[in-house]
Amino acid sequence: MCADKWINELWKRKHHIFILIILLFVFWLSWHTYSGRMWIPSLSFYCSLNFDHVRKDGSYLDHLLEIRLPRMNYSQPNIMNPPRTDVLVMTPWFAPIIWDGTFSTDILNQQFKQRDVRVGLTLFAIKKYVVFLQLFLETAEKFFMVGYKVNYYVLTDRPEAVPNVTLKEGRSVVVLKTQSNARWQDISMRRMEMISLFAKKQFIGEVDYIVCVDVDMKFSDHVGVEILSDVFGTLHPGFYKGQRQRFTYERRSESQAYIASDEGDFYYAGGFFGGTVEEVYKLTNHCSHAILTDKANGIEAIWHDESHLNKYLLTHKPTKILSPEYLWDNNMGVPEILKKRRFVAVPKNHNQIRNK
Ligand code: 4GW
Ligand code: MN
Repeated sequence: MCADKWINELWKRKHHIFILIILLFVFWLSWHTYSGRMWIPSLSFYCSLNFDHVRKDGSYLDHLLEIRLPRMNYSQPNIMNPPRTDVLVMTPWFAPIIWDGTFSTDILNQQFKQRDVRVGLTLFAIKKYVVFLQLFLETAEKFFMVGYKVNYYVLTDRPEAVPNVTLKEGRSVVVLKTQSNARWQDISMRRMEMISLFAKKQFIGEVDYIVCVDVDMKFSDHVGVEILSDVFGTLHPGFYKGQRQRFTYERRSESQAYIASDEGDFYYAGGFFGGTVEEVYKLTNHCSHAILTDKANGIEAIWHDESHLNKYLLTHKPTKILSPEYLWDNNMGVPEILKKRRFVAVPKNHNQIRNK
């Protein structure tokens, strides 16, 4: 009898009890993230949902991946005898500039193999540009990230024209159907938007790094994990020696890509940039919005997506910079400082290949 009464009493107050349980739960979550200095319930609750409490507790430190190099044989780095003195190998914000002779592929491979990194390469082949795919993919199999998992993301309006190239194990071609644009400037610029969309939708779950390149290119020497970093850009082969005033940045202040004549570090090429999927998402999302803003304001940056990339990398400094070894054009000859030509423009017959 007595127990029945109690249950009846509780049942009447079920709403109060429910609210009390919720409050206790919130308090419990907050307690776990209490910083010890400040009590910010809303923030704590938010952090709990982000699993920050797991990090704060510190036990995860015992489960971190250890990268341990084996005993190795390589020549000692020598402070008094730097490998390159003819070119700049470090920016003022301490981003290395990657030239032949400055890195050991063996050491880097030991580190990146243990992390089992996966690399995505984005390639746009719209309209007639599908003709470049065969040579691109064949040479990439020889020189690009050999020994790593690679996804070639081919964005094209002509999936049936993507050639069947034999790939090494762990590497695949992923065809992503996209629309083409009437104006070639839009084809080039829309790459930013498409990369950001697929980064969110697909790349984030499949690869660790994204490398974004032109398709009218071929590999002719090693391009490996030395290029990988949070955000990287490549020195344009036409401007690496130049003065900032002479760079073909967007100079009209109405454009989002505007850079003043007394600003700028380098002129980066639109045909080779990349980074972690997160950073590439930030970069391409930012640039595609800047392109849309320009469009709304009736202005188009002088070198399209390349102008916006240059503005982004001025205000968000890259963590690595690739020398023009990584994007060369044989029309520029072969200067003394260029020990290797790793990724080279394929000459194109502009009348035949380009859309009027
Ligand atoms: C003029 O008629 C065109 S068409 C200029 C670029 C075009 C184009 C570019 C195209 O029709 N289809 C296409 O897929 N693209 C992509 O944009 C392709 O990935 C190409 O590598 C990239 C940049 O264009 P591009 O290589 O011709 O630019 P440049 O000569 O500066 O390297
Ligand atoms: Mn190109």
